[in-house]
Amino acid sequence: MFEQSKVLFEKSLRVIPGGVNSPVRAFRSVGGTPVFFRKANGAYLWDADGTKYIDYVGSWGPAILGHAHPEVVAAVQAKAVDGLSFGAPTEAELLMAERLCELVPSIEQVRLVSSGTEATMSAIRLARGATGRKKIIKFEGCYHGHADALLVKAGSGALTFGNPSSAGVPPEVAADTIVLGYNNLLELESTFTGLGSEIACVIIEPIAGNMNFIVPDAAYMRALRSLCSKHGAVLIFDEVMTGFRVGLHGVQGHFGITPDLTTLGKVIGGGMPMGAFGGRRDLMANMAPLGGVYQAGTLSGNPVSVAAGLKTLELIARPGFFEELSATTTQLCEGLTAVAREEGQTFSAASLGGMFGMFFSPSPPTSYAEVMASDREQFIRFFHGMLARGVYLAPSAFEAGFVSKAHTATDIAETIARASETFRSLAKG
Ligand code: HOZ
Repeated sequence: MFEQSKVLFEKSLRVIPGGVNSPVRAFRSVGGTPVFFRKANGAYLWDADGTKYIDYVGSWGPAILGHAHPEVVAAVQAKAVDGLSFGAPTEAELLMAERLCELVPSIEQVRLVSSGTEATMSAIRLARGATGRKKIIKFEGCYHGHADALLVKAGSGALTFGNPSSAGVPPEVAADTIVLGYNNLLELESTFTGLGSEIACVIIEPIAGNMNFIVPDAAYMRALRSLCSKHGAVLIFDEVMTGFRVGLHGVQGHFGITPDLTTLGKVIGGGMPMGAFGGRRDLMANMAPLGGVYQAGTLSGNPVSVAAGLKTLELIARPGFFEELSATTTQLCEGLTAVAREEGQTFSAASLGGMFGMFFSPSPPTSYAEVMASDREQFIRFFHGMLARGVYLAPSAFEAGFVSKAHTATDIAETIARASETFRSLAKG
């Protein structure tokens, strides 16, 4: 098994640092050789050796319709022959902006960029420019891409490596980043009491997806909204992961809480590179060329990415889409929990829409500290047991999982049966 992956990884190590183009792909937190993939279709992946897997990573979120959905592929092919990039405005960008304004409650105006990192970095700059303040608040275990000021106690790959900050970030760049505990209301209140007039913005994953899958209290989110309003701080929901994943209107639609700015990525590109940030019209008016906050990009609003994204948004807006996706994800989580219990495992799972978390802990964690207290060694054994049985899970205990519309009841039943076998083998030690 993994013979070709081993060969490709060895060769990659010579020319790519760590053999990968994004650290979490390196399998460092689970050990072993990263699997190199050759193709993907629907709910399945095939590796370089031709082995087939049921996929629960979904390209870390974008593949909500399943891989290589025929209508998305056709939209990309049709657009590609008309030119890959112009570096000038197109009608399709207008259609995408109109769609995002319709679907995302907080967005009155939006700008398209090429990645989630660009979206969050630009939203922070906008918040600082609009308020004239320097300090920003983020939360331990939340990951907002790899812009310098945000790479402090971050989740995802940074957390996986146990090295929450990064070398190369000068202390003065991160000095105005205040890191608070996720879902900790007292800490939030006392910070605003002391520093409220200096805080430009609060950026939060409104459901955390980069320290596994953590749903905050609704009361905490309401308090966050009102503290930001009271102190004139911009509230930014980073919905790069959750946007169009947990529902058609994001976590903000789910909680009924409207931030001032929202960042998006992943699903809106339908598998192609794309990000976006948008929000209140008066805030967005600070962006160049209208205002003094500069941001730009040669490939921003790239026509092929926009075509993939528009088709994806059209298909997921069909009636019943999210109800069916949620039912499939719930079926997976309940099934996994049931077979884990049968085999005497300490295990729990949680989900919303097509996004889920599974934990080797008695109940789903509600904070960073609880995530860290879960049994990560058992996760590693489970991960490898499932991989050997043809199920591809995120290679880190700190990542959320994703179900697509292409996952059938048979795929879910098959996954649960393979999990049952894996749990049994773990119980035997
Ligand atoms: N930051 C992504 C996980 N939340 C990983 C991206 C990748 O490795 O492709």
